[in-house]
Order: sequence, then C-alpha cells, then structure tokens
Amino acid sequence: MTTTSRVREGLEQLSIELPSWAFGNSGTRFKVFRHAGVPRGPFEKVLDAAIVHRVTGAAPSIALHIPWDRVDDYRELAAHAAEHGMRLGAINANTFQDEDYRLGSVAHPDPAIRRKAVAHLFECIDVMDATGSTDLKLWFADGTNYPGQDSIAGRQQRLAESLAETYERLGPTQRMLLEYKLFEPAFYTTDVPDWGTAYVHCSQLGERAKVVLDTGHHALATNIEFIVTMLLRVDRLGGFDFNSRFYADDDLMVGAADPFQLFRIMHEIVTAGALDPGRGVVFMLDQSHNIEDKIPAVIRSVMNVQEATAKALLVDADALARAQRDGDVLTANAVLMDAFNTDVRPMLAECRAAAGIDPDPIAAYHRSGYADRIRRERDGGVGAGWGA
Ligand code: RM4
Ligand code: MN
Repeated sequence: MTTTSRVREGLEQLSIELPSWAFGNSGTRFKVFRHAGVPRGPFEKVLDAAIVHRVTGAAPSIALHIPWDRVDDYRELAAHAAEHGMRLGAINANTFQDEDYRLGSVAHPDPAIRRKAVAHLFECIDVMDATGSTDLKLWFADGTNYPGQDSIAGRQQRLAESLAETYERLGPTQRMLLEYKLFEPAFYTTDVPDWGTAYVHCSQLGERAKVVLDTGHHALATNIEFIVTMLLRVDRLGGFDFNSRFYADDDLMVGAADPFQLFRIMHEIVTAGALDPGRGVVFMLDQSHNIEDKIPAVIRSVMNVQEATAKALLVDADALARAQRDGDVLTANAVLMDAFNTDVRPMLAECRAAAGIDPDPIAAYHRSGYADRIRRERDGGVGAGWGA
C-alpha cells in the first residue's frame, strides 16, 4: 500500500463529533460576547454543525447538552439532523447549574439531592432512547473547597452508588462515558479528578463504562499520550473531548496551542488501531469560541485533527520498530519527527478533492454565503449555556 493510500484510508475512518455548545454565545466568567447569527435553538445548532460537515466531510455527528438543548420532541430533532446529513451523538448531562448543586450532585451529602441528580441522568437516557444516541457523557462539578468540608471516602461511595444506579438503567447498546477533570469548580478535592479515579469507577460498573479524556483537564506538563495508551490497553478509552490550552481548561481550538501534543496523541491512537470506529473511541470537540468566528473556528479545529492524524499515519512504523529494537534512540526519534514535520496540507487537499469536496474547507465556507445568511436571518441567538 502506498503511503498516500494508507493516509487516505486512515483519514476516511476518522470522524469528529461537534459540540452543540460551540455554536452558541459564550465567554469567560467576565463577559459573554454576542456574535451575530448564532443559533436560536438546537435545530439551528444542528444546521451549523451540518455546514461544518458539508465542507470538511469529516464531522457527521453533533453532541447535545441537556438542558441547554432541551426540545419538546427529540425524535423530531434527530429527524432534522438526519435530513441534513447529521447524527445526534453523545448526550452530555448537566448537574452543575442548579441551586441545589452547591455542594455537589451525585455525591452530595443529602440523598434527596443525589436522587434529583440521578433523575436528571435518567432523563438524559430517555433522550438517548428518543434520539438513538448511544453515549451518555458525564462530567461532574462535584468536589469540595476546604479540607474537612466532607468525607472524601463518603463522597466516593455516594458517587459509586449513583453511577451504578445510572449504569443499570442503560440499554444493552448504550454506554456511559465518564469524564475526569483535575479541578474547577472545586478547588480542594474533585470527585473525579483523574483517569485513575474514572477508570476505577468504570471498571466496577461494567464494560460499557468508559473514560473520556478532555485534553484541557490535566495538570500542566501531564503526558496525555501516556494516559491514552494506558486506557487503550485496558479497552477503557471511550473518547476525547479535544480542545487546547495554555493554562487551565482554556477550551481553545484543538491543535492551536500544541500541535505536537495532538500529533503524539494521534500517534498512539494510530499505533493501537484505534482509528477504527469498531474500537469505540469517539473523537469529540469540547471548545468555546469566545472572540473568534464560531463556525470557521470549528472547521479549523476539524482540519487540525485531520492534519495531526495524517502526520500520525505517515509515521514509518517499520522503521520506528527497527530503531526501537536496535536501541537507536536518535533514529527512532527522527522517524517520528520526520512525520511530524511533513507538510500534510497538500495531501489532505488531494484527499478532499478525491472525496468530492473543496480542497479548502474554510474558503468553501466563506464562499457558501452561509455566514451572511445566518447574520441576516437570525436575531437573538442563544447562549451556549453557562453564564450566557
Ligand atoms: C466541563 C467538561 C464538559 C463540558 C462542560 C461544559 O468542563 O469539559 O465536557 O460539557 O465543561
Ligand atoms: Mn469536556
């Protein structure tokens, strides 16, 4: 097989799931900026995701966040997505924006609050039943701010019980994806702070419980590709929330801050054969476009993942294995760097042309007239969710 056809075949397997919330108004804790033309509801978010898919050919699904994307009829939303060439992806639960959740949700000391939180997770499973989504994605803001505030062991026990109840409720083809995050909003302990904790809970639940790795949710300098490899090894990597950061959970465009890290992650994915959709790793974006144009930013993000993946597919696996076996440190490193330093953009342009789409997705978007149309037609766009 030629190198180009290897890259092309690999890229054909890659699909990226878009977050509905990337299209709404968003900001920091200091200011939410209003953009012209942002969606006025979930139906329009699906349309924005659909144009990203149309110009990239690589983003056929959109993740929803409940309650931000609550609609009366989820079957209608799924049909609307299908009509526009899209599928509804992971259902993200939200147990962090209600007054009751000040001290947590599924690990809250009060059983009544825990019941309320679990009931919301059940509601999300009902949404999955209606939309055909297979993944329930859970991220919890639960934790404590002060030593002694609550029992660490007690919180873990409550968390385990709430997760078990939720897992039981899933249908046979539905999965639970548990996302970890080092800190924020809790500053002393977080109930699911790292991949080890997420893994322990998942392994106690059953094989359809998997870990989600959000690239912005680690301490600085954490070796993320190492975590990827470990989770793949035990078949517990359910997916990524891709984004990039310079400091904390910045939610910038994936591949913007550290394209080399993204390449290293994709190299582990390619090496493990995990681009194959059968391995169950979902490549999602979890980003917030506060100052830049949202749709082109999402298109750029998809392209960044494609570029990193193409470079990972370019790695000469035989040469790498040989150098590693021979203990030839410099050659092994050079094999990786050669791939990383290759300009894959012409190859990607060719792949797009071969697939019948424009070689330049951003230009295609600008030419499409979509941006002008939504600016004209949409008035009073909604916030992405938090503080908006
Ligand atoms: C969290 C986490 C979740 C995302 C929310 C909005 O930090 O990354 O994936 O849904 O933010
Ligand atoms: Mn995330």
